[in-house]
Amino acid sequence: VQSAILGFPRMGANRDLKKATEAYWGGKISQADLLAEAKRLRLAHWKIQQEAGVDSIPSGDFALYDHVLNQIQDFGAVPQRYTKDGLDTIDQYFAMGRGHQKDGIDVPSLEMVKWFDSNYHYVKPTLQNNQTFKLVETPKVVAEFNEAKEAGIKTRPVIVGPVSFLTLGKADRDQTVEPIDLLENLLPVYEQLLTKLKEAGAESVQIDEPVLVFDLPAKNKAAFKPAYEKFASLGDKIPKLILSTYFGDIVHNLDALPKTVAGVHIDLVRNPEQLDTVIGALGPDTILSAGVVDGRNIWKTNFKRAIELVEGAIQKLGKDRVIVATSSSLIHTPHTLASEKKLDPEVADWFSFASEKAVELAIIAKAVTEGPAAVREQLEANAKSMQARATSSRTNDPKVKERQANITEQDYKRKSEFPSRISQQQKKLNLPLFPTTTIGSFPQTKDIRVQRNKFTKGEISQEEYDKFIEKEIADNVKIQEELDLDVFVHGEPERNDMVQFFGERLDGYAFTTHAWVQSYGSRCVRPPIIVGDISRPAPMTVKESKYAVSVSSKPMKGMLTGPVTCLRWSFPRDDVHQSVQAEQLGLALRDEVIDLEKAGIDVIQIDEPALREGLPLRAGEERTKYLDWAVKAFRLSAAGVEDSTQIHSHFCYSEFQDFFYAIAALDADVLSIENSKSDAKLLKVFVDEAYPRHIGPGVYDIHSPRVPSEQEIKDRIAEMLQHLKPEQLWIDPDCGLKTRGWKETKEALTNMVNAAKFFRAKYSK
Ligand code: THG
Ligand code: ZN
Repeated sequence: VQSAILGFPRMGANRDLKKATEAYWGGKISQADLLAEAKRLRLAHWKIQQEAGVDSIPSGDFALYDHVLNQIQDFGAVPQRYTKDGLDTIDQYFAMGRGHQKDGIDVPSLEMVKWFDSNYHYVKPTLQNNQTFKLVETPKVVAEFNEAKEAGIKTRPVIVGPVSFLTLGKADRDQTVEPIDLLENLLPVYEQLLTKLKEAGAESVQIDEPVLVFDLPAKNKAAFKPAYEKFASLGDKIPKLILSTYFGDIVHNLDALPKTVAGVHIDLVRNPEQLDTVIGALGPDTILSAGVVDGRNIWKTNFKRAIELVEGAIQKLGKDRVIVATSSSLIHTPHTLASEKKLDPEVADWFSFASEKAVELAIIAKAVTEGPAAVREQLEANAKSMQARATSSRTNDPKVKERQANITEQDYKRKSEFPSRISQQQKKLNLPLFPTTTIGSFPQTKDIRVQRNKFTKGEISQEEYDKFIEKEIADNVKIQEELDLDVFVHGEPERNDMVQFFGERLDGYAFTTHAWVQSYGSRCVRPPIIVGDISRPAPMTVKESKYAVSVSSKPMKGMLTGPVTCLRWSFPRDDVHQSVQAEQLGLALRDEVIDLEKAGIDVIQIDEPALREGLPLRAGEERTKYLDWAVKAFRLSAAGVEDSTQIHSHFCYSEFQDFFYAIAALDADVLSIENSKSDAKLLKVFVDEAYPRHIGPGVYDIHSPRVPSEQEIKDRIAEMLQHLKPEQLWIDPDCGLKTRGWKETKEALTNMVNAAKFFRAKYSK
């Protein structure tokens, strides 16, 4: 039985690729240096997989920015605005990924969105009405296959299949094309690409069609037939195709699954129950690639369970028709556990990162090929590790379980309904019409980073660091006083990534030092790991907020990250349902909210930017269930306060249309939403549904250093007032300001406050 990896992390053990690309963008290294570093990394990563004993090692899964962007460029699907003199191939590539603003060229990036329900983002194929495609002379996937071959490593190239490439794309602005209608134009490019790969010596190709896990529009679903019939007609001129799906089951789309491909890959970590049904739908010789090693999480594979699954497939198909594989690409996992020198050995024994997963895969393949005796030692060690994790006092906390068992309906509810709450809040806060505030963070200056680093390294004492943070907070308050904002924030100088920040302060979490995962382009996150039942040993944010109140003349807003976002941006446990973990986080945050209230914080914001992205990929019961527990976890965190304490929540990049009821169900007193880039008409849903509570749709875009003029902001507010009631409307930027500089922040906020004052004067007449 062969083993296969669907994709390997690109960044390297020390985020080497991030460093190289950013150095190139900064003009510090040459293009040749960048390409040499990329080549070094590819080779190192192939070697890791080869030495682990993996049979099918991917090539073409590498990308300097994003693998979908690789294909956009290689297929000649480059919008004309990027085909400028002065942009060579590499710079054109980066211009599409991140925009280009230099040498007299000024183009924004292509749109980038979440890759399914993962934390990775891909660049959207952006297509024209009369889009044509033309394969470049040397496509990257061909070059990489050859590169591996020269190094003596046989690889299996990876490409995104035609139906997924188009389904995941969109019409360019001002264009009306339905991407899937371009299939006929696109197929010749695939034919050429596959032919080139065959000529280079590729025996099989992994062709990813993950859109099969979606509810597909009929047209997109129907596109599989002509596309794969075309490939079948090419016979031996192209490599064997292993059509790969992941992140869901494909049972609802089996009628679209081509019978003519050599193999089909399915995700058996997410949806083990689909195994028998999919086997039943395979062609008579089709190979099944069984994804049993989790590409999305960091837990050691349970060998017993994985082997049982694979054996189940072998019984029906025979050993020759089964491959053992990772469930998806491993880009969602960190590079290697070997870099983690500070982990407690007890929990380190439970983890497996990409390099370790490669070894696991080879062991599973050997176990099912030669029988368990061939890997007895490894199987025993694995069983022991599973047992240790299941019974560890780190995973089980009876006190947490008891508290969960005693949650009552009342715990999800505020004491009174909104009308009564808001009047009590108003009495206490005494805010003007169109109150102004910010979303929480202020610019994270170089000085802040330097001091935090010194503190982490032990170069300055806790006392010195606390002093520094207090001074930053005091400065932030002073600036807000000068700006004449109405509800202040302390500015979060003490926080790095918010999810990391809260994870570090909660029991039940483990932390890594090198476990970075690519989020988009060169940007990475280091998700904390939920290892056990979660609880809050001590207040997490009260000290800073309390200090901020003490130096402030206006209401101070306490800032927390909500339970669903803490969960979704961590590596969650795989031994209890996510709803259980969200509930534990909800309870821990509830304690924090109550402590903030006791410390004199009258306004508390609980952010849930990840609530929307957790929505299951397909409509139906699963979505309802998710929204139910996600909303409950939020309400649990928020509902412990008095009526007179005002609860805010903030949402980045949410589309409100299909999501409105969940947001309304949170029962937050004030919502701030990222809306500055969208149409104010979108706010109509709040009117149509008679949304009774307060809303602050961001009045300007903080993602760009550009300063909006007072008039621009006034125009935005006037537009919003066509949909929302004046007494409902808050005035705020559309997200936190931590990535901005102080100069533009002060200028923009000055204009924002002036605009608010203009409407205040107008409406109070
Ligand atoms: N935090 C976490 N996950 C997230 C986001 C977040 N996932 C979704 C979204 N936000 C992703 N966006 C970003 C934005 C910026 C960065 C990463 C993901 C980023 N990272 C730094 C880098 O790569 O240079 C590393 C920061 C650090 O040193 O801690 O800038 O906000 N958890
Ligand atoms: Zn935001």
